[in-house]
Amino acid sequence: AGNQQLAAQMPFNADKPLEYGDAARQPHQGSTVAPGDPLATASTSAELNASPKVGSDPADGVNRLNAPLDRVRADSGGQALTTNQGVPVADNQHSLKVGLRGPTLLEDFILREKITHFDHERIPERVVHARGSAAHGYFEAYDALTDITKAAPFQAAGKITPVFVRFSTVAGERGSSDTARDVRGFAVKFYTDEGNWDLVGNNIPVFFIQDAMKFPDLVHAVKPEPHHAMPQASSAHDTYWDFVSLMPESTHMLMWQMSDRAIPRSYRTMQGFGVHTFRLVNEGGAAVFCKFHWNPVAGTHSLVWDEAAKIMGADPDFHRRDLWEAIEAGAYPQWELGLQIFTEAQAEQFDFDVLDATKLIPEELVPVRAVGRMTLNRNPDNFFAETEQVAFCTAHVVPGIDFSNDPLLQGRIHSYIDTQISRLGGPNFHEIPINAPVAQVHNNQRDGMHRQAINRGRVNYEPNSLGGGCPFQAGRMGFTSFPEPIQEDKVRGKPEKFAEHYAQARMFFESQSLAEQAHIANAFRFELSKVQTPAVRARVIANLANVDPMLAAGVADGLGMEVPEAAPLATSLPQPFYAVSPALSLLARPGTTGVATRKVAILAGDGVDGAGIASVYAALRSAGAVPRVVGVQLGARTGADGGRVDVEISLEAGPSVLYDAVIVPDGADQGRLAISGQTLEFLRDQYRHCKPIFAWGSGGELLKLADLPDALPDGSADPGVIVAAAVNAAGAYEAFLTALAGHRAFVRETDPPLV
Ligand code: HDD
Repeated sequence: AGNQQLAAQMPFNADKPLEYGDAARQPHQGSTVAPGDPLATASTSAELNASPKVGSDPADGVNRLNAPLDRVRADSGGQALTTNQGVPVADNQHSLKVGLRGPTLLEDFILREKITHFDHERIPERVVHARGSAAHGYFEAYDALTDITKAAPFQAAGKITPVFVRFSTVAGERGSSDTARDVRGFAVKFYTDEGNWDLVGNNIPVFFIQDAMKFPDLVHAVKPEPHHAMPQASSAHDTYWDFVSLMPESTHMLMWQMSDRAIPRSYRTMQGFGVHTFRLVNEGGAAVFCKFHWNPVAGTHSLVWDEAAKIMGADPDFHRRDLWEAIEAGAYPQWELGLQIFTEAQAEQFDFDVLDATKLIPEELVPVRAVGRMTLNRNPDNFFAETEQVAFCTAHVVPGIDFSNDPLLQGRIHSYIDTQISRLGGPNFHEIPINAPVAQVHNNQRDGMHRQAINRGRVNYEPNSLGGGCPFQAGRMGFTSFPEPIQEDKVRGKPEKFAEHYAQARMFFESQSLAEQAHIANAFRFELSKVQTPAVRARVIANLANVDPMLAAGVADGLGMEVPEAAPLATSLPQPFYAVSPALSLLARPGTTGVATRKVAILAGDGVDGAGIASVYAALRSAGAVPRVVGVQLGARTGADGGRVDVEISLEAGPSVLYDAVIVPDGADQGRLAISGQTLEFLRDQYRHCKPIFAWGSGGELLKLADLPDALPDGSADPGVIVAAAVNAAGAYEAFLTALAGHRAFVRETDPPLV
């Protein structure tokens, strides 16, 4: 009853799970969630429609972030226009002039306020990770981890902690394209009972460099070149490859960056990693080391490069839109949080140094323990106020979480706070609502630009007697740094194990499937083809020769070059050997068996099998997929039986790369559909990108018109192409669903592509 009552009060989301496409087309109404909606239950069930849960009863412990945010959410429905001073504005069309044709008066405070505010609407974009998208949600712990950490989110099974998560690309500017080949940021702000904890990670578990000292150099090299500001959002240029070729420590990261990891299909289908070794500390002060992993419940999946490049034109907001629409539709993205926990003594046994961010810990060496689940269930109401102004800082840790001495992490601890001061305009950025902790803030810091808090009383120092000694030190209850004993000389340098750069790069490459290895080689070839300086290309390949001679030879061949001599090794320590680690292959990771949220195009025009389309459309909808009828012209077409078939999107507005699969019904080989080059191009791209294709009846003829091979190069049947006599031919639709769940038929892939 409570939920029904709640549903009645809810202005949106009522049946979102069934309405993926339609709901996504409705205007977003999150801002109309009334503050203080009563929440009937304190259920921790993540499956409830969570919009009411987020922003509901502050007392129930489910999500206490939204009560404070609701205070500042503004909704102008039914309101008169005012100035920023709240003065009602009579005329928002005309400035105040001397006569209708005369000069405008300085006195026009309404015009001046409006223009002045507008003139200052922009803030500096992030120096890296400028382009991003974010969402609200919550983290739910599976178990109490009190034996290993006193960190608030892990203190009880079922405990819920609100989160705000921002995904991003690294190199591109704020308006750049989502599907550029790049690392993706994966930044999570936990609003814990004991203050904010930011886990500022990436979708790749290693990094380019080992020491924060090199970060500005790395970023200068990868960003657009300084003289002409090209290229945008791309690593395929001379300065980047010049830098990394001279920094062999980046080799392992390059393998990941050239892999399909750097072109995810969706934020929802990528892993996240805290990258560094962190410390977890329990109530008794005992510490263990820890690496953080986020594993997507939807499974991992990526684009192929040709597709990613075309999506940049077809929909530069591809990932942003995908995240937004999934949440609006109630298909809430989820990730499991996993911990790799190990002791300092274990770490000393490893062939690599756990303080070196260019190395990972194979899951076979230290297993990943799943400790909770994160669900993103609410889109922001305002992009600027929330997504743009959110400030993640690696320095934001809470009792129970501590740093390691990783020199990259140590530098980050400084950088993130510092950058907010120029990006958000002063030291009070923590008071911006999206950044304010749910936990209370009490200290003697005062004043500064845009101070919001009205601190009462005359005491702003400590120790004091006039304020009763408050706010007082929390002592044992407060954050205490792990008392690691250190006695060393001050030096600039790095440990010997840091100088081994290739063994894990080799492990990564050898752990990939053949298709993934080919993608890596092709990505190197593509990127280096864009590099103009031959010596830079040669240096990159000389580093690759230390990873895998075949890889180096393949890339060199693709560039029409001889394979150069392998680069000299930087250490005489024996090269560690790593067994193949299946966890490193996207294709080897467990996927989902379902097809939820997969986008399926159904080609249609006059004369198609309308009844067949209606049946697959309904079947796909009930499987949670997102079918779309695509044709030459929008609007009503006449099916073969004289019934109406609605084309929802045109081929020019909805090209192939926006869909995960295509269906070609009987009759699709007729009329304008069959003569349009866009139809044929659509099918050829679906084929080239290894996507499932389901044709029935004369739809099979259209595949022939598009010159699609009817078998694999070795003569065997293509598991991703299902051609049936009729829509309901035995096993045909089921075979298509299996192919769709499996994403792509990489067995079809050749280099160069046949189609
Ligand atoms: Fe960083 C932003 C992730 C190394 C300095 N970084 C930023 C964001 C992510 C990462 C996800 C965007 C946060 C958001 O959405 O607002 N950065 C990483 C990871 C690293 C890393 C996983 C290595 C393991 N970063 C790194 C170093 C430094 C920085 C070594 C500097 C010494 N990063 C920054 C920054 C940014 C940033 C300049 C830009 C905007 C911001 O912080 O808020 O401070």
